[in-house]
Amino acid sequence: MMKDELQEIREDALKQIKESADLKGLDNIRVSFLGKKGRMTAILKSMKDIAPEERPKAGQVINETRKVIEEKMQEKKELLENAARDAKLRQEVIDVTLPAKKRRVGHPHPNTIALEEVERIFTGLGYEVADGPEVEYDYYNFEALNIPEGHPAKDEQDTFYIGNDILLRTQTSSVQIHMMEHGKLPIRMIAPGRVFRADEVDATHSPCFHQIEGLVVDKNITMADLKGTLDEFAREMFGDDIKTKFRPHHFPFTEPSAEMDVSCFKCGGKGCRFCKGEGWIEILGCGMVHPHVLEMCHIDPEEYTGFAFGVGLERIALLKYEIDDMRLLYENDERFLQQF
Ligand code: 2NM
Repeated sequence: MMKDELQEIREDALKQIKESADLKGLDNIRVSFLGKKGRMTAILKSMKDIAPEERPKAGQVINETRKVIEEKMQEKKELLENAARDAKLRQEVIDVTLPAKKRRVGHPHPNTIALEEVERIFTGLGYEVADGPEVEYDYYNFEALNIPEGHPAKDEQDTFYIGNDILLRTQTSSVQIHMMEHGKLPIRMIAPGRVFRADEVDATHSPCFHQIEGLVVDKNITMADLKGTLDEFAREMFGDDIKTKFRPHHFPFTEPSAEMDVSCFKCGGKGCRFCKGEGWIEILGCGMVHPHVLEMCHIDPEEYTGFAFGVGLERIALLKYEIDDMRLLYENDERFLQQF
């Protein structure tokens, strides 16, 4: 009788184990057959109702049944665990053949490279680098620079006015005026920065570009200091065998004034397409600071003299890197920028 019941339990257990679809269900089956209140435990407890001589045999059959159920249970458990792990792996699959996200590194702009080179040269000569406001009073941009009323630079056609006497600076000389007004002498400085002019965009013009202006004020500064300094600058910037040439010019804020040419660093001065057959390339404007400019900044021109110069950063960058259209500098096309 017990044998029949055991047989039934065994078949029932194996059927349920076979049909169980997950680990949780399988554990419930284990509890219902092998747990403290399970059917196998109940059978074991009913041993006391059997005749003592039959107990060893019954015990053996019970143990065998329990063993079979445990074995099948373990088998199924491993099966379900493997299936669960496989499913998890499939879900978490990483396609190692996917291209990685590239971390792209930017590139310094040609203007930046050229500016850092100019700054390196002048700081090496003991100059400080200064900056100032891009929005200026008319006084600092024009009047203090000896640019009179009616001068073409002051025309609305050439300058962006914000108010009656407030404008976007057209030069960084305004920074030098602030420095001279401040009163600490001597001065050796460069003022790089953005400047603004009401120009149409073309290959050589932009309404916003960059200038680097330099200023030295001290006792006994002469044209020889100007020439020696700018000659050194040209050779460091464009090469050791570069020659310089100073042509007389006019600026309201310097007297005398000059423009400096460098011998063409492509053909060495013989004349080529790069220098348009001239052998010389115009680089910057310069001069001895006008006594009236010094006076307006409360510097005594009898005691102090100075020289100043202004150079277009874009002009330097275009020349140095042989770029033939200024607009390329403002497009931020990485294919262009990566070349320098
Ligand atoms: C230039 C050419 C010549 C210049 C003059 C001054 C100042 F403030 F001292 F008067 N700063 N920069 C100067 C002189 C600028 O640019 C072509």
